[in-house]
Amino acid sequence: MVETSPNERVLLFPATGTLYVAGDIHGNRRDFLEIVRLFRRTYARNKMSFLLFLGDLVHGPSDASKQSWPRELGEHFPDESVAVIRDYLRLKKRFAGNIFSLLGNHDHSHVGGPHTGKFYEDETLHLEAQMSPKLLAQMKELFARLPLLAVTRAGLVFSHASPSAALDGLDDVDQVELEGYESCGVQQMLQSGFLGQILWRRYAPAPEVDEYLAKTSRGGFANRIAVYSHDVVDEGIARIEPNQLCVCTSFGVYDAQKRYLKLDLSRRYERLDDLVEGREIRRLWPDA
Ligand SMILES: [Mn+2]
Repeated sequence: MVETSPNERVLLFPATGTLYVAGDIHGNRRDFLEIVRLFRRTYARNKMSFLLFLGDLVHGPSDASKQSWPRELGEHFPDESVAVIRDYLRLKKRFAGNIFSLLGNHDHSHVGGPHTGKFYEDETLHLEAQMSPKLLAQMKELFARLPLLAVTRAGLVFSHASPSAALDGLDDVDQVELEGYESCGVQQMLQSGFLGQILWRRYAPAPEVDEYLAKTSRGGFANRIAVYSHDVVDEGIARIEPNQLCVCTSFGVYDAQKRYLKLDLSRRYERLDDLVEGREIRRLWPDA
């Protein structure tokens, strides 16, 4: 089963089973439900099946932005962040040990991070204003406990944004506090150390990623590839040689490009070429 560190900031996946990985959802309920459907189909046959979201479950485009939506941000979609949170909380009860999400910078904005202004002047307040006090409290409780990293024994380590080596090891990750960043700007976050970088970075140089991979390895199982989302890459997947993979499952791309990962946790993925299109790298909407 999946182990968590004492403060729950690190997930450790077992060396067996199937792991589905989805990038930023940003309130796109249609894509969210599709990846859940794929996971559940596998789970029905084998309980050692897992689903990991890489953060940014919430915050989507305003209806008014439809006219001026930039082509490079893919399909416009209705922002169903409230329903996605309701669904996630329900699924988390049903599949407590099998469904997980990492913290994204947009999620962080509700529990101590800077409020974000990607779709609205302040979409943090915009979302909170749509929620009942009970649901808002449940969402904050959820976000406050989301992990920052997920480590496998298969050679892969997952984070929301591109990695940071500003840590000594996984114990440091477990000690991270989320609160106190409300008044920070993005540049300050990027310069504030591990938390700001792992939530906001779009790029990390290969030697630093190697350092991060070594520092986050556990139990003799060396990490080889850092997997993240956060950024938008045209083809839905970007191999950043030699040691990073960026995956877009929903936000920022068109249906035909949306990709998710389906991984065999008993395998070793030593290099990017070990992640094969059609096997580990899959299209969310194959008929699009
Ligand atoms: Mn993000």
